[in-house]
Amino acid sequence: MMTVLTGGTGGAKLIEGLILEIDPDGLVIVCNTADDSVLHGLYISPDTDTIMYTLAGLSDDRQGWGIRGDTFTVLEQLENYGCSTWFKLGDRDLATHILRTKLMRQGLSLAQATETLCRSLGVATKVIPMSDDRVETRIATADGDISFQEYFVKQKWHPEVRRVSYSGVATSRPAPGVLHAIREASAVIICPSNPVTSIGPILAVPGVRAALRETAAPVVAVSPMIGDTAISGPAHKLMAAQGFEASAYGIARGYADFLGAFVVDYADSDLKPRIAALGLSVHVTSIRMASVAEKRRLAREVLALVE
Ligand code: FO1
Repeated sequence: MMTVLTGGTGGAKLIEGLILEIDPDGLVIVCNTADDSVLHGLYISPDTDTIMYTLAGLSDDRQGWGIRGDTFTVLEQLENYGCSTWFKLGDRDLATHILRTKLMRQGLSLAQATETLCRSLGVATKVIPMSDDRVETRIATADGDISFQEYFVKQKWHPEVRRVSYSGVATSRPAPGVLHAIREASAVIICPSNPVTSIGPILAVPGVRAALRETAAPVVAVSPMIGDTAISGPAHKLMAAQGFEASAYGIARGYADFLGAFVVDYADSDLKPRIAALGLSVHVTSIRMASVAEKRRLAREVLALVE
């Protein structure tokens, strides 16, 4: 069993490569859920859905989220009703949120609802939300605290960030199977996801970081940064707000207590001595994943590191 810790878009690319290289049954994927929100009365779990759609072959790869070829008729009508529609929920995507919300109202946990959705979509890989408890990334700006989706989608990561926090995380518990998947894994792979808002919340769930430190499995991470900028999204801005150096080195430093190897881009090869000085082995390659061939090639290199 290999265990993967991931957020949405960047992680989905590596996971797409991994399932083309190894048996999808042998993977356990632990997803960030601190981006989750309730909109139009529906429970939305963006990272879990991005991963689930990727595994089901439904994902909109160009966009990085949602279902390929989806339509937006329901959203148009919600707009006619005067509802706020900055979060683009497609018609088929809405079916996922309707069913998840229904299952959770019937008493299923988020993990159980995710399992039901995955089974219905024919997904063989085990996808586990990091926690069944509500954890919410909050972004402190000059105009007050906003949710991650308000910052990321509504305000297009323009506001200056003062601090990022994970509301509810201190009392959260890892979802059933999360700690076991880390402790008993043959390898743990940390995806090239935002270290502050995707991997950060998973690490902050009590017990997860300790399990990563204690596992006998090799732990490998792929950098989501090239130079001082994230390949996609605002990771560099959020890292700076949290007092981290916005670079692959800054990420390596943040993970150094549990990491064995770190994969960085050729453009960051000059950081190799600094990262190695943290006690990590450093693998330099191309970390861009613009095509399926690149996703597979990077996945193969990561698998070679853990094997
Ligand atoms: N990201 C956007 O940039 N704009 C959207 O309108 C949007 C809608 C959306 C709907 C469902 C879903 O599962 C994800 C969606 N995302 C959207 C992506 C998502 O908000 C972020 O990529 C993740 O939260 C960051 O990991």
